[in-house]
Formats: sequence, structure tokens, C-alpha cells
Amino acid sequence: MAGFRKVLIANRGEIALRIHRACREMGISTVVAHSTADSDAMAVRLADESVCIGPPPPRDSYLNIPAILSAAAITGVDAIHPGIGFLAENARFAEMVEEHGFAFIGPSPEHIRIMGDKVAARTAMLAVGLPCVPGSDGTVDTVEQAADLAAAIGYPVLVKAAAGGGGKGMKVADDADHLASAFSLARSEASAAFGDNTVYLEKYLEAPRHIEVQILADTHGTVVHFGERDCSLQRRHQKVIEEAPSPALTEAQRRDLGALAVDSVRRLGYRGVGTLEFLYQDGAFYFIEMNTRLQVEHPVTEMLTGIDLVREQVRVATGEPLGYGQDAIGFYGHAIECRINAEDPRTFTPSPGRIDSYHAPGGLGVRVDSALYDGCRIPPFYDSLIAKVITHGTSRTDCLLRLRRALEELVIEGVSTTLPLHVDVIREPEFAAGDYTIHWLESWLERQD
Ligand code: MV4
Repeated sequence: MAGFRKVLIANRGEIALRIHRACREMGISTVVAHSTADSDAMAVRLADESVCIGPPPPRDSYLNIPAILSAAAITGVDAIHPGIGFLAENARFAEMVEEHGFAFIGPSPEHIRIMGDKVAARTAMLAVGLPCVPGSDGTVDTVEQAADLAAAIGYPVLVKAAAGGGGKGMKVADDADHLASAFSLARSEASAAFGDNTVYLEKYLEAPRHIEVQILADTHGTVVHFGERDCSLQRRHQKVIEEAPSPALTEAQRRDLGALAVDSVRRLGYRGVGTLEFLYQDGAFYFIEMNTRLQVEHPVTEMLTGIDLVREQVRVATGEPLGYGQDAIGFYGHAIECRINAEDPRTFTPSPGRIDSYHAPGGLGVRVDSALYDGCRIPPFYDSLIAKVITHGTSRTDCLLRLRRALEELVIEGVSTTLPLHVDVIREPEFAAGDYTIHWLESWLERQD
């Protein structure tokens, strides 16, 4: 297919704006589908067209498939970009988009479906030669089976929900005495959260880092990677700060990890952007999950490589060949992203409301992805992410100095934000040294009075 003429953006907030910007630069008209709570949103204002798809609750608007497909049909778009969250990893939605004659800007429904099932993802990745955490070969259906496996792998073990992700339906068993309870707890939690009590088992890694690899595949067999991001700084499975490159890896590890990711994705026949999540501990990588969408933290990679990942994502969705290989992708310096949420910085209680004053930092090496403006309203119905501050520097030290300066310039008045938390965290010597695991932030928060 020739390039898209018009794209429908089925999302909101900063990511809807991010996608609009990429389309605009490519000469593609945009239609933003929005709820009644977002009528005055920045992306709606900047888009060529907008369509209201329903009332504020996500079920009725951003997850309302018939309303979104109707908006696409009425406005005559060629493609639908699902953004992040909402329907971005809904295989049935991707399928329906294609059945209605639109291109889905994302992977095939089949690949979304496989990666949405963590057991299927693990099986698929093992089959293409990716190292996974030692664990079960498929699902674990009885507590006896779990106990036999755990004894073979060695404790501690982790019982995980196949439909999981985000930590729900995940239970650690430190020893054989605690296995039965972990098994039944994980099962019932999975059942309640996903309506699916299927579980599997893995060796529990006690203090890993979370390192993910950004990949991109066209429909002609070209696959490249854009390096890794270290996303270990998180609270309750919500990422808070991400950086690239990971302070924990050597150049040789980085090259090997990238090559491993590219090779497995090529063998899968995947298309589009994707992220392979790994746990890294004691010098070894273990694949855990794959995200079949653009990610919130993609700007970190864009700052490092100078490549517009959304543009590339849209381009490969048209069937256009990538036109370059791994050798064309360079990695320069260091980038760090702080996610600013409209939340109390101590309790993390959401803080919706009116933005009375907004001033974004600027200058060399500073990027702010945000849909805020003076007087805008943060609705209470959605995710509380309101701004991403990303800085770049020739070294990690320079990047951090610039980040401190950028955060000092940022002004957001009218709602509480997590800005003060970021200011404090990036001053910590352990963070400054790059010395942290997935548990560091939560233990740091506990130590704050
Ligand atoms: C693990 C793990 C330790 N060992 N798997 C959390 C959610 C899901 N995406 C995978 N998760 C984990 N899987 C094994 N075998 C620890 C976590 C984990 C985690 C992973 C990445 C980022 C933050 C985390 C916080 C707590 C637990």
C-alpha cells in the first residue's frame, strides 16, 4: 500500500498528541477519537478532525470498539493507531479493524494473541531460542505438578498467571511448605482479575533488574533493535524512571542481547514495533514477556538514536520496507525519562483537577512529552500520567545534571504531582551510581519518614 492519507488515533493524552505529531510530519491527516471528558484536549485541538466516541468511562469510549470503528468509517481513514493501553494489545480489536478494511498500526492479531498469553509467549520464545527463566513447560494444572517442578528447579519459586502481566496473580513460595498456598492464591487472584485461572511456574529471581529491548520489524524480513532500556525503577508495577543505556550492561552484553532479540523476533515473523522484557541478574538475561505495542518510555530510545519510532511504526504498517539495517542505527550518549503523574507525591493518590499554570523546561537535550496547557483539566477517569520529562547528555552524568536542571524549570500548578519525588530520587547516590534493582524504589520510599 502507498502511504496512509488519514489515520484515526484511538487514544488520549500525551500519547495521542505524540502520534498526531508523527502523522503531521509525514503529511498524514489525523482524526482523534475522544470521550466527552477530552473534548478540549490538546490532541483534539491540533488534529485535522475529531469524533466524540462516548462518555468518560473507558468502557463507553476508549474501549468502545463499535464506536471507534464507526468513527473510522465516517471519517474515511486508512488506518487506526491504538496508542498505548486501552485497545493496543487487544487481538480481537486488531482483527476487527482489519475485517472492516482499515490497517491496524501494530502487529498481526496472531502475534498480539500469543504474547498476551504469557505461557504461549514463553513457549514461543523458547522455541526460537531465547533464554527464559527456568520453569514449567507450559501450564501447571495441579499442586502436585507444581511441587514436583519446584523441587526440581529449587526454591524460591514464583507462581504466575498466564493471563497476567502487571503483577496480578503472582505469588512467591519460599519453600515447599508455602507452595500449596501460593498456588491456590495465584489461581484465585488470576481468576478474579482475568477470568482465567491458568498459571505457570518460574524460579523466583530475588533482585533482578528489568531490562527491555526495543525492536522493529518490517513486512519484508528486516528486523532491527534500538538497544535496551533499564526500567527497574518502579512502584507497584508502575514504571517511574527509565533510562538508556542500562548502567548495568557492558558493550558486549548489549550487543549480544540486541542480536538475540532480533534473531528471535525474525524467527517469529513479527511485524511492527515491539519490546522484549528481560530480567537481568548475576550476568544472565531471562526473557519474561513481550509487549506488542509502542511503550510510554519510547522517547528514551528516540533520544539515544535520533529515530522517530512512531514514524517508523506507521511506515512499516503501510508495508513499506525499512530501508536500512542495524548498521545504520547509532547510539549516542545517555537518556533518562521521569514520568510525572497527577498524584500526591507521598501517598500516590490521584489528583485530578484544573492546571492553573504550566511551564515546560527547554534547552539542548531536553524533551517534554505532555498534552498539558494553562487551564486544561485532568479528568479523574484515566491514567494519571501527565508529562514525561526526558533529557539527553553525552554521558550519564551530563544527562543527570541536565535532568536536575530541567525538573527545576518545570512548573505544574493546580494539581499535586510526583515532580518532588523525582527531584529527590535523582539526587540519591545509589541512583546517581546506577546501582539499583526492581526493589530499590519501593525500599527507598519506605525509608522516607
Ligand atoms: C518475575 C520476578 C522474579 N522472578 N519473575 C512482575 C510483573 C511481571 N511483568 C513480571 N514480574 C516479575 N517477574 C521471576 N521469575 C519479578 C517480577 C517483578 C518485577 C519485574 C519487572 C519490573 C518490576 C517488578 C517488580 C516486582 C516483581
